Amino acid sequence: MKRHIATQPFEGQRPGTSGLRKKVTVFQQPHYLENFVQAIFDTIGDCAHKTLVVGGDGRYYNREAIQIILRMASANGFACALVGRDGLLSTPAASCVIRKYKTDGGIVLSASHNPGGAEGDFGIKFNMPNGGPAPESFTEATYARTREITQYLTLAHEDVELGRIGTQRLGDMTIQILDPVADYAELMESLFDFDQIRALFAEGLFNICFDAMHAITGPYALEILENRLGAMPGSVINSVPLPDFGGGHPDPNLTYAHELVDLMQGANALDFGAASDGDGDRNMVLGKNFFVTPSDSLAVIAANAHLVPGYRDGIAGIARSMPTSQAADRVAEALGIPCYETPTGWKFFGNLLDAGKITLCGEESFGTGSNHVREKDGLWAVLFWLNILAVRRQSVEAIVLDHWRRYGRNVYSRHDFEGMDTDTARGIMADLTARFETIKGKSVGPYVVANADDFSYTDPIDGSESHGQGLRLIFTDGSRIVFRLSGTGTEGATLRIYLEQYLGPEADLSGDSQELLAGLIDIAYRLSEVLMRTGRGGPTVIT
Ligand code: VG1
Ligand code: CO
Repeated sequence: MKRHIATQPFEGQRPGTSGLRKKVTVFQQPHYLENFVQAIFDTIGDCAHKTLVVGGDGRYYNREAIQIILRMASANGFACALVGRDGLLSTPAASCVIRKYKTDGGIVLSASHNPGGAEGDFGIKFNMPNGGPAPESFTEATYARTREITQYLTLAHEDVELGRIGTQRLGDMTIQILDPVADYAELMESLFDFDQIRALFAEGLFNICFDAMHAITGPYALEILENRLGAMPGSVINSVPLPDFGGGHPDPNLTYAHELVDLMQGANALDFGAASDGDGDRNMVLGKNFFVTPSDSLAVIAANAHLVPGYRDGIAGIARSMPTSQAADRVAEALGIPCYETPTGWKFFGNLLDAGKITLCGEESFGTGSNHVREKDGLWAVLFWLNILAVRRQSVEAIVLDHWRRYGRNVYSRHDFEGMDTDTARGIMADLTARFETIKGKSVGPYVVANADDFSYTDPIDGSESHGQGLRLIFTDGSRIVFRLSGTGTEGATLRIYLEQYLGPEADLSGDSQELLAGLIDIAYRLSEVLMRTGRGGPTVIT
C-alpha cells in the first residue's frame, strides 16, 4: 500500500564534497533521511521503469536506511533495485555495478573515512548512470528540493531479506540481492595480470599486509588478495566489517592506520603494506620503511601504466585535484598527454573520464582511480602497485627513488586542523582572501609570490563553473601553499593547509618532508595566524 507522508523541510541538507554527511543521530530523526531521499527521486524526475543500485559501507544505520530507501524507491515507481548482500557495497563496487548492469544510478550510503557507530557519522549520496557522483548541478537541485518538500512516498511493507541472494518483490518493484564482491573482483581480473602477481606471492619471499580497518574492503581484499592471488593467509588484517569500525577511525593515513604502520617499520618490516577507508575508495601504499604520498602514487602509476594489461595501450590523459601535488603533471608532460586540474572531489573527474580525455586521476587525500569505474578505488590502486612490483621486481622505495631521479620530487604534505570553531575558520579564510589582494609580486621569506587567488574551475566538457575551491599561493619557483575548508566534516570546521615544494632530479632527493617543507610551513602558519587564533600547538593530523 502506497502512502503519502506529510513532512516539513529540514535545514542544512546541502550535500558537501561527497554527499550529505551528518551525525547518525541527525539521520535518525523522523523524516530526515526520507526527505533527502525523496528530494533525490524528485531530482531524477520520472522513476518509472528505472533501475536503482543501493548499497553502503556497512556502518551503523546502514541496514535501517536501506529498508527505508527500498520502500520509498518502490513507492516512487522504480522497476528494480540491485542491492549488495546485507546491504553492503564498497563505493567503487557500487560504481562498478551501476555501470555493468547499465542501471539508472545508485544510492551509496557512506560517510567514508568519518568515524562510525551510534555516536558517529552517516552519509548518503546519489551516483549517476555513469557510476559517478552526481555533479553540482544535480546536488544543488536536490538541495533546493529539500527546502520546499511537503511530502514523501513510501509503502507499508515488511523488511526485505537483505541476506538472501536472488530475487524478491517489494510492492511492484523487483529486488535483486547480489554478491557484493563478485562483479568487482571480475573487473579487477580483467585489468591486472593476476598470474604475474600470483607468481610473486608463490615464491614466498614477498610479504604483504592489507589493513581493512574493520571497514568495507575486508571481504573484497580477502577474496582478491588471499583467495585469488594467493597472498599468505592472514595478510588481510581487521577484515571483518563492523558497524563502528571497531571504534577506530577508518582513514588510511599514517596517524589512523598505526597498526599497519608498525608492521612496515623496523628490521622485520614487510615488503608491501596498504590500507583502505570506510567505504573502500581510498588507499595508502607503504613499502618497507617507506611511505608513498598519494600524489607520488598517482605519478608512479601513470609512469608505469604500460606495464599493466588494462592500460598497456597507453593513457589518454591525467587529472588531479588542485591541491594534489604536480608530480603527475611531469609524467603527463613526458608522455605528451594532457594533465587537468580540477576542484577537490571525485565528481569533477566524471565528465573528463566520460569524454575519454583522461584515463587516470587522483587526489592527495589517498584517492586514486581510472576510467574503469567513476569513483576512486582503493583496492584497484593496491592491485596496480602489486602488478608494477610483480613486473619490476624492485622494492617500493627503489621504484619511487627511481621516479624522483627521473622527474624530480614534489615534496608534499597536508596539515589538518580538525574540529575548529567555525567562525575562527571562516575568519582565517576571509582574512587570507583580503591579504591575497595585495600579496602578488611580493617576497615572503625566500619566496616571491607569482599568483594568489581563490581557485575557480570551468568544466572543459559542459562549461559549468565552480568557484571558491581553495585559496592558493603560488610562488615563482612553483612551490605552493593552499588553504581550504573541508566539505566532509560534521562537527565544527576543518582547515586544511596543503604544502608543496619541487626538488629537481639533480638535488638531494632523500630527506623528511616536514623538514624539507619547514620554510613553507612557517609561512603558512604565519600568514594564516592559525596557531594563535586556535590556541593550538599544531595540526591534528599531518599527512
Ligand atoms: C575530502 C578530501 C577530498 C575527497 C573527499 C571525499 O574532502 O579532501 O579529496 O574527495 O574527502 O573522500 P574535504 O572536503 O573534507 O577536504 V571520501 O573517501 O569521503 O569519499
Ligand atoms: Co572514502
